[in-house]
Amino acid sequence: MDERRPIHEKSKQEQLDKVREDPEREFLTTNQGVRVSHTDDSLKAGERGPTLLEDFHFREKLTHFDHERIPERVVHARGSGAHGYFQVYEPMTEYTRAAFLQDPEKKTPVFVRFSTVVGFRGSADTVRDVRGFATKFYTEEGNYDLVGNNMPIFFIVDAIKFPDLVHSIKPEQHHQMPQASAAHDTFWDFVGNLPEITHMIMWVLSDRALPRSYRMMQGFGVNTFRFINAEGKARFVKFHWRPLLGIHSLVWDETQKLAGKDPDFNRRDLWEAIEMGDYPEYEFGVQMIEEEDEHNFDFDILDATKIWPEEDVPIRWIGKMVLNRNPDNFFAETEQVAFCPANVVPGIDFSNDPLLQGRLFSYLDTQLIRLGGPNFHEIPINRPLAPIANNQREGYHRMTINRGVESYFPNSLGENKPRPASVKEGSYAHYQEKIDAKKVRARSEKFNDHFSQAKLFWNSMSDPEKEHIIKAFHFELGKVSDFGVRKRVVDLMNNVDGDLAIRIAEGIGVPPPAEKGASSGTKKSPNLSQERTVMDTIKSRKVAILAMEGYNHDEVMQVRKALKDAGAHPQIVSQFLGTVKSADGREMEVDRSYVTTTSVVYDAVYVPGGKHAEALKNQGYAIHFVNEAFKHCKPIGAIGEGIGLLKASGIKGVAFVDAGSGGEAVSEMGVVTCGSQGDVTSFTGQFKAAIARHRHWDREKKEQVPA
Ligand code: HDE
Repeated sequence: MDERRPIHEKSKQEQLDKVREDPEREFLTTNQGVRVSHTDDSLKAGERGPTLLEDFHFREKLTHFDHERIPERVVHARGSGAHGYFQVYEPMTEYTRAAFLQDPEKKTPVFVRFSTVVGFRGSADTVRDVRGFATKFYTEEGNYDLVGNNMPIFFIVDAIKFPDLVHSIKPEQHHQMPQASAAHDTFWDFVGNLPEITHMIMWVLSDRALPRSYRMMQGFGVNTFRFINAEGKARFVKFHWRPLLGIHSLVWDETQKLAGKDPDFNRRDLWEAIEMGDYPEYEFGVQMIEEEDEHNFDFDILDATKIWPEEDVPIRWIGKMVLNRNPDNFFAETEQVAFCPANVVPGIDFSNDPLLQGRLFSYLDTQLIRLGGPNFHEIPINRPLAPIANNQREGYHRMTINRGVESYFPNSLGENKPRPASVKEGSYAHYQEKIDAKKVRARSEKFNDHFSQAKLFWNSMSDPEKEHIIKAFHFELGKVSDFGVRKRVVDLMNNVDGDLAIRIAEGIGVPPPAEKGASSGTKKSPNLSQERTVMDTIKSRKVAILAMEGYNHDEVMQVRKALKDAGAHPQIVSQFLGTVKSADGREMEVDRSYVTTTSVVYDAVYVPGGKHAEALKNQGYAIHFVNEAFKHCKPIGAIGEGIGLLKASGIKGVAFVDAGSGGEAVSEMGVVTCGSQGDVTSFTGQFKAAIARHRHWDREKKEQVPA
């Protein structure tokens, strides 16, 4: 492998090596395998004449190209996938007969697709949106799909409203704007008229909708399912994923800039992390409720707009998933993968959650058109590892060559095979739930408490998280042109928290509600706040080191090594690509030039000491870089003369050490400074701690910094 190639291009190089060695790729052929002599000119009647119809190579090439696109997913169109494996921690035999949840030694292969929901296939990654988190487990008993999101609840309680929801949030029908955004009239019109959406709105306007990375967000099955054990005993369950790196988010201004600077930000992050060996890891958790406790909660456990608070129903962490391989081909795998919540294995069953029941229909239905017919289970990414044997035949794109003469059951000619299996032989057994009911278009009364859990979420947020939610309302509703729509949303939120409604109203030109809403409870569920997440690692964080000619070489090497040793990825950023010279004449390779990068793609920035600081202070790019990182509450480190750039960038309200001083480094609001005679080890320690905290929200209290 070419040593100079960035490490995250490893799989590209591997693929190149593989195809270069493949003898079958030597000659260009048609799809019939006929070798082609020339592919630059079509076959013509004379050098300046018309193209001839008999040019089968030309016609085949163009025809195939003309048909290259398949419909994008109606929702979740933009996604990124990865392969990996899942392992259970201990046998779950007491609760489920699912084979992949029995043996801690066994690694079950998985394919995961992360997605945004609203945007089209080519839209930006960092929009405010729910993220899909869909996992296909290729178990020995067949494929099990856990088609989840990064938020634990949903907008609506019954799937029959899904088309209305999606029509309201997608670009407006008359002019197809805005792209990948909820900030427009039709969505908020829908919201103001649908109280059941309130809880989900709190989540979507929170930092959860702006994940720093797919590797740093939770996943939830959302709907209520059942575990069934070998004795046929059932329990209600909800599924969870939690990332070992913690749950971290971007800030709103940053997401919008990223949408332009690197619309592939989350996709690139996932790809590069896997290429570099920073394999994303998630623990798998279940909440379980005994059948006899079904009605013992103040919410309906079949209502997908409600969480099961951890305080009431603890999560048991039962296994771990590791994503360790990028797809070989985006279209073949990530685009053609087809998930379906109805794909379950023995031991996992459905509940009567009306959102889930509708989902059981929709996925296969949409895939029939998206993937062009009933045989998409034969596409390699969708094929189970367990053998398929049935009497389904023919249809578009059939790959299987079914041998024998019979394709029906019962039969004698084929010895009655394939025959139905008994439960002992591993067949799926639907849970025999007793149903005694009238057919009605109705829902149970408990579904109608729309505000208690919205309030629970609000109460559980830290102060900075609350401020972010209020600002998100200001942005979203600030883009709504209809006054009545804005006002209805304020009135709706008044049911959650009167002060919240007042704060929203003041930002969007709406008078506060006539009567301050009665607060629906003071209960908290502390783990809903991201403040409580993992904050003791800097693994896989990207740190920019700004360096120009005259930087202090030994210092940079020491800091860079300390960051690398802790698992972070420092990159040298300078005016030009190539190398940059230190104060004592040594050289170091530049990873990114100013024009090809920006502060918003980094988690932290470090400005080394040395004479180069004079040049940095006079470069708009460097000033903006630091200033913007400060604005986005990112950790910033500077040593010696480097502190001058922090001052030049307009950072205020933070105490810096004296540039020429000695002693310990000082850390304040995530700004870590150390004098030129100071202790670099103390600097790296404090800088790492500041990076591990991810963001330093104290800075938001005073918005003095532009950018
Ligand atoms: Fe989906 N959803 N959804 N959804 N959903 C689809 O299926 C649908 C819901 C989710 O990476 C579609 O193949 C209905 C909840 C993910 O390929 C479609 C309802 C949750 C993905 C569909 C819901 C999800 C989809 C579009 C009831 C979280 C992307 C393309 C209101 C638990 C999977 C496709 C991938 C995709 C229907 C609600 C998650 C149209 C009717 C709740 C992660 O079938």
